[in-house]
Amino acid sequence: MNRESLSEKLRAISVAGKSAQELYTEISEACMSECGCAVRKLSERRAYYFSIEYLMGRMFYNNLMALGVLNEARKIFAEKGFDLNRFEDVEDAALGNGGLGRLAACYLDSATALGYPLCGFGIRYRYGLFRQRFENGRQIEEADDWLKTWGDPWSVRRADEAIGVTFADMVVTAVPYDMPIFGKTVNTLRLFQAEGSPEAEKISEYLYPADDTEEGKLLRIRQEYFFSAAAVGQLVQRYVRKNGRQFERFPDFHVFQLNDTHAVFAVAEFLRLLTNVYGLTFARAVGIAQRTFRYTNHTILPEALESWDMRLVERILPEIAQVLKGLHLYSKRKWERGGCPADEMRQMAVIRGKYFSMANVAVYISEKVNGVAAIHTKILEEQLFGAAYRQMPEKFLNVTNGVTPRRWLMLCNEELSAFYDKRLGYGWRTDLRALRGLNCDDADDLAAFAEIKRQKKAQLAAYILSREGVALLPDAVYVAQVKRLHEYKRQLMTAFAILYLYFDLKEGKLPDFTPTVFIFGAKAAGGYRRAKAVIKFINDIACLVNGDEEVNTRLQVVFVQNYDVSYAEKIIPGTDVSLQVSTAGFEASGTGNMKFMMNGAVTLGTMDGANIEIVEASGGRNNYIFGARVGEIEEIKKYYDPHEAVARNLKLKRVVDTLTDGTFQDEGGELKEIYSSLFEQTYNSPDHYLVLYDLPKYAEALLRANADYRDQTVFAQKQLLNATRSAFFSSDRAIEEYAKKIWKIEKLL
Ligand code: 26V
Repeated sequence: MNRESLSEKLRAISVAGKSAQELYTEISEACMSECGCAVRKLSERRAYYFSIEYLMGRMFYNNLMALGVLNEARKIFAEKGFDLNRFEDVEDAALGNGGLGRLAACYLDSATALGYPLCGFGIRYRYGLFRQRFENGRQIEEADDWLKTWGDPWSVRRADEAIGVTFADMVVTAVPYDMPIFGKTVNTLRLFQAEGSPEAEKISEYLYPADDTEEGKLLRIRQEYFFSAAAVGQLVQRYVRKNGRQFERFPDFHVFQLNDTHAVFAVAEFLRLLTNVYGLTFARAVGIAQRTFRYTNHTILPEALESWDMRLVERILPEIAQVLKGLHLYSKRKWERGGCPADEMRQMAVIRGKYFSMANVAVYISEKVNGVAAIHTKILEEQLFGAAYRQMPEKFLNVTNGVTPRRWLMLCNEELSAFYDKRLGYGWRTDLRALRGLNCDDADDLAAFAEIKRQKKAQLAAYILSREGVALLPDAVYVAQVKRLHEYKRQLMTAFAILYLYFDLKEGKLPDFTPTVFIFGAKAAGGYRRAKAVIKFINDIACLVNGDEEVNTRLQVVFVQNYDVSYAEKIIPGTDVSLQVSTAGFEASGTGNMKFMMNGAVTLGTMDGANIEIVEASGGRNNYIFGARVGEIEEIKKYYDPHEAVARNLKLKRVVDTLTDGTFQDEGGELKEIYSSLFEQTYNSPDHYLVLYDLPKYAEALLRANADYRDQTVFAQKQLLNATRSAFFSSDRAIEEYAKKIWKIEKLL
């Protein structure tokens, strides 16, 4: 890539008489002309990332930064009288739901920054994750027409490389759109768009907005097979053109990483091509697949584990159904010969009753299977994939997640980055471990850090004022819980904790309380009633608290609308306390927790997912941990009775009763439904996620943090210790682990 020539091009762009959209396109196109300069080694081994979601966010600033021209471009256009901040209106590319899709984006960024050959495959949804607004405190969803205003100058349509994908009832054309990922090299994110007929187009129309419930939907199977088959078809075709049918060497050049089970049809399609089209024996094809595929698991929630009805598969993908049956029998025979116990064979079976298990196919075929945080991998080995782990322990390993420090520090926190530059030089920008060199005892440094935090909070307050019309208390502790809305993430528990504080404040019980602002951001899947009810409840609480003159100078609650990647980039640097309060064992890793840590927020949370490793890295004294541990949950569940819990604790009872005692209007019955979820036997046990069990300890932890905040220097030190110990949570570290332990690929330079 050539920075000089790019700056020349930018300088040559005239702004006179052009709309912002025209300029956006022109600047983007200038950057795109740098794509061709990718370093290419012939016949290198490459990794391919198969993910049904990519939550890329806004590409403009990111790409200009990656190309090394961001600051310069700001200056160049400022001189021409055009403010590049204008492009903060550009829509996010939100082709993902949450953690899983954002992780894919961070990994593409890191691999490319480091020079590893990693290309992504996915779906180019016409509409991304729905846009959210509130009406009377309730969530309203709107289609995300992400191409409407600014278009997509960052993608190149490659009609010449379109490929057919065959279903029983139709043939669909998969047209690739290539998006360059800039860094030390240039990689490609290839998103397929479905074309050919109105029926075909439906396949890539919508991103599924639920990230936790598998609905056995025909369209979802079609989406999964569509992009998996298009990707595999292309790579196999290209390989055959170059190497003929010598498939034994295919795994020398390709490694396929399955980001969760959504692309497991790629396994079946690969086997189908090698056997039915190229005539290999099933055994040979399986052997080659087993050297090609890798699988990352991202959840142990039973309702999110995909298993498809075989009759459905037979109906729309008959050949694939045959392959799966073949794989079922083949693997069964292998285990029988190895003397595997019958119950373990049942646990690992590809087909179980009427259904086939996507995860069991992935585990059987993959050379490596990994979880996304230490505790999560342990749960996989001991529980979810217990049998497979006993049979094939060498497959399993952990790679704790990471987040890209370019977007989540350098881009979203230029002030903190400039401070590091000044104190440490530029080395930390390519190796975050250099941040450890900062002495967190130095009074001047602590003061400088505290000043930056103050600035980022002021910027956040201004932004929230402009977007939500709410003016945040300026000198308060900013406490944030931003993530998808899920019962296991326990936003409801935070709501109750706020009511604890509210009643205590009203009764004058907290004389030394430092004013506190709670910031929520979360989308609930449209069909997830309980999650939507929690949004309504929190908005009710916000009304109550913010409208109460007795407390509203000390306590404030805001639930921002349409939380997305770009909103996260504002909230995270402006937060003091990061809430990560999932029921222990349920949050596979979490990655928001890492972004907050990197920006100098302390974690207030449970010993779950990567929180455990965060506390280990930054020190127990610098974070606020509470609640039941993974090892305790099973025992607690045996005797725990939420009725008894509220009977024994009147404060607990008081906050829970607000759901039913008329404190809030409940004409839609939502609050009653929340109440039932806590006390009645519904599809899970009452209070399945132990909200009322952990709540008293949660409120205590909040008050501990609040008391500590009074000594601003000591608190700033805790925060800075978090920020400077966050190197492990860089996706650069994670990608190095994938490259070395899982993919066995080398850097291009
Ligand atoms: C599952 C399903 C089930 C079928 C319907 C559509 C759908 C869409 C997505 C998913 C995957 C959910 C898994 C997921 O997002 N896991 C999150 O992965 C993050 C990255 O590893 C991790 O930090 C979070 O803890 C984990 O919840």
